[in-house]
Amino acid sequence: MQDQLNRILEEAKSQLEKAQDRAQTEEIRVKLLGKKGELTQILRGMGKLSPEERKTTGQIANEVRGRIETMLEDKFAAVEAAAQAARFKAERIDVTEPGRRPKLGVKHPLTITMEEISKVFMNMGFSIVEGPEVETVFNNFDALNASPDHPARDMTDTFYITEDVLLRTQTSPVQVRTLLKQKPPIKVISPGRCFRCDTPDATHSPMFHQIEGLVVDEGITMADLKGTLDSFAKQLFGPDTKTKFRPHHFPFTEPSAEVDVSCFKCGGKGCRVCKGSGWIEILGCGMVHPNVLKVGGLDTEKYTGFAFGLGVERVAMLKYGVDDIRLFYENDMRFIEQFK
Ligand code: 2NL
Repeated sequence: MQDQLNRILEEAKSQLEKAQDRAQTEEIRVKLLGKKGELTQILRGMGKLSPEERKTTGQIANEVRGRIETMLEDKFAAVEAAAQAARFKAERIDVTEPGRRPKLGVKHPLTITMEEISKVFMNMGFSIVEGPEVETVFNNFDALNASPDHPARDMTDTFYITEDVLLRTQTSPVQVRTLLKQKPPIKVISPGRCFRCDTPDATHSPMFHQIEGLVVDEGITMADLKGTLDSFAKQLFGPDTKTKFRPHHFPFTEPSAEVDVSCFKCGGKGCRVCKGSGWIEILGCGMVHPNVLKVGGLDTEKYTGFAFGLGVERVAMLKYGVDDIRLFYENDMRFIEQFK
């Protein structure tokens, strides 16, 4: 029996030496010390021995058991340490390795255009004002002298949220808000997003961007309007740019005009960009209608003003030669990245 115990001890030693990981070690532990283990069987069978034999064999068996337990403890510690070392090695970070350069975003072409236009007006002393995209029918239409049956008010042209609330169709309501809370002199531009029920095609989008301007003070004349917008055109399209003011009609201005600039591509000779005419339409403008000034509670004998509005997409398409407005909203990086 003692030989058997020694053999078990030797075998335990050699088996444990071969064990590679926790699972294998655990397997060995069960085999040696588990309920069905050899050593357990021997200890169980000791009842059959004489008291003397039981004493000596018992002692040896307990010693063997103790040594196996110590060996197992050591082995478990060793495989744990090895596993941890392997994990640390796998997870090690080389802090000297050069970092991955994060991909930098670029400004959207509409943002570039909007900022460029805003900068020109800011240099002429305009402030930038912003307002909500969800507006009241009053600020968007009534205050702007649009007659109750004006076609722009139509359900088919305007996104109504309720009878009195809509998505603004231009950024004029921001100027109306300015008129309602600020006394002249007023000299502001309002860049922002606008909405109209349009079926998308190469030149239409139900969501687009506009920049409007409003100047109100004593003694503002049509000459101020023409001088300001002519200077703007020269700064945006080049110093040789000429402007042409064509009579037009808007409910909120009187008189009203549309402004053409001489073609920046051909200089006026006629080309594809200006469709052979030598001129390109870029904005609408006019002297603020007295009915609009009255909304701000202004004395229309004392105060006059001019206003204008331009489409940001239209300017960007002209400047960059983009032939389809929908390209601005697809966010295809191959398109967006060309405007850095
Ligand atoms: C266009 C024409 C225009 C205005 C916008 C305006 C605002 C107030 C009073 C009077 Cl508060 N007018 N805005 C005036 C003339 C033209 O926009 O074709 N935009 C793309």
